[in-house]
Amino acid sequence: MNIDKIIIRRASLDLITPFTTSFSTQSNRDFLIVEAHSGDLIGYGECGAFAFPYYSEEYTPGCQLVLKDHLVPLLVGTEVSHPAEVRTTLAPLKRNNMAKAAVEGAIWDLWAKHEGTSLAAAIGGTKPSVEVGLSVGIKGSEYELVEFVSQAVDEGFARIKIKIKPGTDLSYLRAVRKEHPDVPLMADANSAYTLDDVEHLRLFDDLNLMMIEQPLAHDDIVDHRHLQKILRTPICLDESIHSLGDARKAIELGSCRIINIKIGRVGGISEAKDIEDLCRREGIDVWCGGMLESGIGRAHNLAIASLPGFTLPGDTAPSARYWDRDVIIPEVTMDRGSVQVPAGPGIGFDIDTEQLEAITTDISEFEATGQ
Ligand code: OSB
Ligand code: MG
Repeated sequence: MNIDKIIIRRASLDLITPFTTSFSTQSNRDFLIVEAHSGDLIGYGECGAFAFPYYSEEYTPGCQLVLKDHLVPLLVGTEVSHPAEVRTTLAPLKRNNMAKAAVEGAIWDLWAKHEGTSLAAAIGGTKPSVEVGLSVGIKGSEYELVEFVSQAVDEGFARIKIKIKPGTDLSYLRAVRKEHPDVPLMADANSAYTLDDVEHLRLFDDLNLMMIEQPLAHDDIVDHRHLQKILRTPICLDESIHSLGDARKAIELGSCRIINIKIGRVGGISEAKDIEDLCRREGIDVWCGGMLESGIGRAHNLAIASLPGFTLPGDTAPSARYWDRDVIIPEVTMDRGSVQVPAGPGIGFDIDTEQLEAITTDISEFEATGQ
């Protein structure tokens, strides 16, 4: 399969509900879509980076530049017989995982379409549908949070994740627990605490949480080990895991009992699959996180979440929770807490090309020199 052409689109989509984490409030997504072309076939990938480097060091304009100057030139015009080769081709470039994953994902989709198989089947997915939860941003009051969560519970989400930070944590979680004693509940701190907060974090053990996600520093696995020894609540690592090696070290140290895999954070589907495989062998639960993706990233998330090691509900909520109009047809929808994994070729959704054009703010095309 020859990679004839690669297109990088920068796009802008407004979120229906502003999303607040311990590090920012986002009301818009400024993100990249990568198209990989071979003959008449087009594969689509999405870059999960945000417009600012507050979740990790990557951010949209930086990813755009590294794709254009370094990643795309290594791939355009080349022959790819299997998408696993892409990780090897891009390996000499350090990190830049979200930029790498965007183009690697486009080539996975292209290859699955070329083979006439679904992306999920192409990567070894086995589940026809996956359970999904909702990630709920920090709200202005306990009352507002409980109202919001109650609606989500009524909609049937398989679990509720609540963003927390110091000052907006215990009382908020307790209020939700009181109203919903049995709902599968977890909290995501996005690195808002330190080991100085151990006594405070211990109080979370009474809330019967499925897990607490990334309580400590974004680049730590050692302090998380200390914390996990003290807490009964399982720790899940998100920001700290960028590779199979990171996952192996975190598991060996006992820094977490659960891992959130995001394709972008780990540099692509090949690495995500390897982490899933390791966790399955080690008995570590895994779920698929989200980066407030458009339907293209959402479709990739559904494909990896269909792997057998993804044992817990992920963050791939329905499109309508995020966007007035998504870029895929049909949009992602949920039935009783589950989303179907599409069986059609590649990502299994058509692209709403009219909407994709409408949200595109910048476009650049790359063809092999000499073509
Ligand atoms: O840590 O998973 C996270 C959103 C923005 C930044 C970081 C995170 C999140 C989410 C949202 O939890 C997941 C989603 O709904 O896509
Ligand atoms: Mg997280």
